[in-house]
Amino acid sequence: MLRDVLFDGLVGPTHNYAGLSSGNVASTSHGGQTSHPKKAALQGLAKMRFVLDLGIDQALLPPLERPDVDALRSLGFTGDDDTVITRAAREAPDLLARVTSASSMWTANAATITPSCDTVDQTVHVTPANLIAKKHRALEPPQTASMLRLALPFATHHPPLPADMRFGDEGAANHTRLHTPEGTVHLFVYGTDPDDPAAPKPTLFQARQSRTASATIAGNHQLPLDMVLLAQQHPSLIDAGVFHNDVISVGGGNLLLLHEAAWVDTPDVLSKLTSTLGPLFTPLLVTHDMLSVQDAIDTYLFNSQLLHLHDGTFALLCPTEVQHHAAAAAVTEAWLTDDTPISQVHFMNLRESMHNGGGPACLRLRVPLNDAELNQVHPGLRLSHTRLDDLEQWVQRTYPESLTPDDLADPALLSTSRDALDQLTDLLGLGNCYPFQQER
Ligand code: SUG
Repeated sequence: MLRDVLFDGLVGPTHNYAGLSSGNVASTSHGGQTSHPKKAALQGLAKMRFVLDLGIDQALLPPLERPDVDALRSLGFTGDDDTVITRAAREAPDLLARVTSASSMWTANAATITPSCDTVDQTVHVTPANLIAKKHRALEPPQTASMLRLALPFATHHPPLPADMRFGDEGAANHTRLHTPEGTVHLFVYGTDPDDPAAPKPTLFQARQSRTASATIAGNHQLPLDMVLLAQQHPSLIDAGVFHNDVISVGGGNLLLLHEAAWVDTPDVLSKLTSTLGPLFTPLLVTHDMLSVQDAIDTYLFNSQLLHLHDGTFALLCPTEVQHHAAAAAVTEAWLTDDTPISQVHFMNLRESMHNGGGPACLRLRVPLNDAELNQVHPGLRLSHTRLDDLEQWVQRTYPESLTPDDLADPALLSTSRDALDQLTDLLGLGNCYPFQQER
C-alpha cells in the first residue's frame, strides 16, 4: 500500500524575520520584527502531533546548522567562529542574516520526490531543490541532501540541478501527484520557461521555478511521459505574491483545490487532468467571486494541508488566518457541506511561520512510500507521542524565547544553537550528522 509519510521541517533555534524573500509578501512585510523561535518550534510540533493523531505517518527533518559559519568563511571572513560572526555582523549584516536563516523549516521546498510505483526503475527518486532564486535558501541543498540520504537510505538520490536560474528549482511546492484507479499524473507547475523567449513572464518579481528544471527532474526520475503534465503558473499571480504554486493550489489523490486564476490556461490543464484521471478526479475550483487572489494570498487557504484519512476521505488542515476571514472560511464550509471528498476541516495557529510566508503545506514534505520502504526510513526521524513529548521538552530547554535582528550579531547564538543540535542528534539517535560535529 502506498501512503504519504509527512516529513515536517523542525523549526530551528535561529528562526527570525530578516525580510529575505522578495516576492513573498509576508517575508518582506515582517522583516525586522521580533521572532519567537521557541513558540515557532512548539507550533510546528503541535501540528505534527495533530496529524499523527489523525492516524497519519508523521516524521521530521531536523533543522540545518545555522548560522552557517563555513558559508561566511567562503565569503572571506577569517578567524575563529566567534570572530567570523562578529566581523560579519559589523561589516556585512545582510550576509550574517542570510547564513542565519532557519528557512530549511519549509520542507515543501527541500526536494522533489516520486514514488517507486510510478518510476520506470521502480525506486523512489529524490532531487534536492537548488533553491537558487534566493541567496539564503541556495545555502540549503548540501545539508538537505545529506539529511535526505539519512532519512531515505533506500532511495535513488540525484544531485540538485545546476545552480543556474535556467534550472531554478523549488522542489515539491511546485509538484503534485494526482491519482485515481484510471491513472496517475505528476503535475509540475513552473513560473518561467527560459527556453521559450515568447512565454509570458512576471514583470515585478522573479519566477523561482523554471520549466526546464521541472522537465529535467521528471526525466531524471524516470517518470513515463504520459504521467507528466507541465503547466505554467499565471505570471500576474507571481507579481501578486504567489511565489510558489502551493500558495494557490493544493492536491493529492483524486482531489485538487485551486483558484481559477492559478495557471495561464487553467481550463486546459483541468481538461488534460480529467482525460487521464477520469470521472473520479475532483477539482474544486474557487472563483474570483468566492475569494479574491489577494485574499487567497493573505489567508493561505491553498496552503492548507490535504490529509488522506484511512476511510478514503480528506481532512483539510488550514491556518487560523482562514478561520478568521469570512470569505475563506465560507469556502471551507462549502467544501465540508457539499458532496466533496473533504470530511473534516481543522484550523491551527502557525503564525510564527506564516509571518515568513510559510503555511501548513510549506512545513511538510510528502514522501509516498510502500510498507517495505516505510520500514527503512531512519527510525529516529519517525514520530510517536513519546518522541514528540521529548522534542517539546528539548525545545523548552534549548530555544531562545525571542530574536531581534540585533540578536543575530551575538556569537552566543552559534554556541546555543550548536548545543541544541547536539542534544537533538542524541535524542533522535542520528549520529554526527551536522558539519560542526564532523569537524570536531
Ligand atoms: O522561500 N520564506 C520562505 C517561505 C517558503 C514557503 N514555502 C512554500 N510556499 N512552499 C521563502 O520565501 C523568509 C525568510 C526571511 O525573510 O527571514 C523565507 O525564506
